[in-house]
Amino acid sequence: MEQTEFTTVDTHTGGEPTRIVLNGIEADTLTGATVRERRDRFKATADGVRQLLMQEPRGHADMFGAVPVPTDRADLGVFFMDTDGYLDMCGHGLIGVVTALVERGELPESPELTVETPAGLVDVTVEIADGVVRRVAFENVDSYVCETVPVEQDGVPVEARIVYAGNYFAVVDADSLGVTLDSEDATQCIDPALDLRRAVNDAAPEDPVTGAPATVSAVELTASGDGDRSCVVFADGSVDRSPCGTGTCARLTLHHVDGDLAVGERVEVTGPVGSAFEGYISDTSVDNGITVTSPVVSGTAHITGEHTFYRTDDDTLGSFTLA
Ligand code: PYC
Repeated sequence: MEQTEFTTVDTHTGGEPTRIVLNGIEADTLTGATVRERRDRFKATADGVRQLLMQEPRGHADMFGAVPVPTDRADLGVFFMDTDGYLDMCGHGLIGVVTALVERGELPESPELTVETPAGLVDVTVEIADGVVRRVAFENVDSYVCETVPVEQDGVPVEARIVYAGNYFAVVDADSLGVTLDSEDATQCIDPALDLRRAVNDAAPEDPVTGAPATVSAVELTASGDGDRSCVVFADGSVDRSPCGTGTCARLTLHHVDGDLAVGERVEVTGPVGSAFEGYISDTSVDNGITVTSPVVSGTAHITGEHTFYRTDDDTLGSFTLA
């Protein structure tokens, strides 16, 4: 009987998991000149590994993962995956990966690191005390508001604001979708968010900076008042337990463009299980008349365990998601 093994270290960032694959992926499925190319090669040749480690029975419907890869442009290369596919950038995942690799001695105990992601280079600041990573901050890739897409949901007009923050987000007021972020049941956000994503992507939004399609991968439901709260739904209906790192960048960018957040002013955003990220806009510029921001977001992650996963060739069930 043939057996394949994968080793991972798992973290959570504000409650949101990241399964970091350390060993077991064949090197020839990760080749490429950039992290994006390496991710694309993995996607084309080894997507079954993603399914095996993200989906049931080894993962679960809300599992998230990261694959560290070599790079000569930064201290670390990493790409991100979920139960349904891949994201170009992930804030909670980045915080988890940096925390785990620094604490395990696989990244230097340096307060300043650079990370290459499929979305581009990201600067990271690490607060370490007694060998424990207390906090990780990342300055995201350039972020900007793309457009507002009016859609109808259950006959009610809804305005979705499309923001690029390493991934394309549709940001929408939770009330306008008829859901409340006060409820302890965040699963009520899933169907309205997926319907909204479908409607927005049917409208084919465009990226005003690159001219490429601004295909939305995640929906951020927001509420304000008693502080900024958010619930981000992505993949096939996964709910981010954290406030979502790139989602927080999208939120900060909107606040800045709306005139509600000055450069350097700090904001805290709270996610569905009560964990918070802090962020601010460190700098801005203008590209083609579009305000472009450099959002910085910080949070804390913890290692939850290490795993060796097996797949034997007589295990015919493989991996699955419930429809
Ligand atoms: O933290 O950026 C994030 C993220 C994206 C999707 C899930 N988490």
